[in-house]
Amino acid sequence: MNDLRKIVILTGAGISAESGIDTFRSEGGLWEQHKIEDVATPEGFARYPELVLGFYDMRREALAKVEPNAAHYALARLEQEFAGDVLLVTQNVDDLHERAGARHVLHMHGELKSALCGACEMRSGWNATLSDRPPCPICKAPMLRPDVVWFGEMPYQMERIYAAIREADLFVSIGTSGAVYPAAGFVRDAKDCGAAALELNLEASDGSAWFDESRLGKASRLVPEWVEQILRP
Ligand code: BJW
Repeated sequence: MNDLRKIVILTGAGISAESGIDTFRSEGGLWEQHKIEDVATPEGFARYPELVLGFYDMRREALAKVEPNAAHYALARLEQEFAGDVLLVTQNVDDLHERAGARHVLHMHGELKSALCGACEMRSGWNATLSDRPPCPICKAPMLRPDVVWFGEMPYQMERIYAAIREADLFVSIGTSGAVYPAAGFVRDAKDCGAAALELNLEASDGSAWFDESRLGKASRLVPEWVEQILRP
């Protein structure tokens, strides 16, 4: 593509798999060990708060022990070296894109290292546990929850994401199963607005037929290869 100026990239759990973070729907993944409706819904949190807070404490602790992989670094390089615009939209709650050096990342499903207060609704950066019910740094109420988006809740930054998709020349989806909306619908939105669409995934995703091209394999190989192709055509 010669007149490529605006790229929107959607990432999912697959990009962090090779860093050692479990995906959700794979064999042995997070949802084999925990029921989705127990730990990823507001109803589950209301019913089993200790289970949910403990689940996210465990994942926050595990995050401190892993590192970005070649795919995260390649996207950070693309953001720095590409002459046009690159917007990185991630469904992941880890901070591996930022730790690899990416600066423009929208976390549409929230972040593990942020806490949301159920009383004052303010966010606070968070590195400690939540299961011991610490007070909110702002209003002091002991009502903090993980600042993540559960099923039935509105994902973050949707206006900015849709605005970027409307303008995009190229939409790239990396390491996501295409099982969860609205992210799963971005490829159709992008195609409707005239963008080309490329999928980089270990296996074909649910929405694979919508992409102009699907490259199958591990993100740590496919993503650096694709970035090289964009930067040195
Ligand atoms: C590799 C790899 C390697 C492995 N290299 N690849 C329309 C139709 C039907 C239902 C709905 C609909 N719209 C909304 C809904 C309801 C619902 C929904 O989608 N339900 C589905 C079950 C059908 N959606 C919602 O409720 C959302 N809210 C909402 O829609 O609000 C209203 C709204 C309307 C209109 C516009 C805007 C809003 C909220 C969804 C919240 C999702 N939350 C979670 C938990 C976040 C916190 C946490 O991390 O715990 O987000 S669920 C979980 O799934 C998490 C993920 O971000 C998300 C997606 O998972 P992902 O990343 O795709 O992971 P996997 O495991 O599924 O796939 C990994 C992939 O990687 C696989 O393909 C592997 O092959 C691949 N892979 N290794 C490359 N090395």
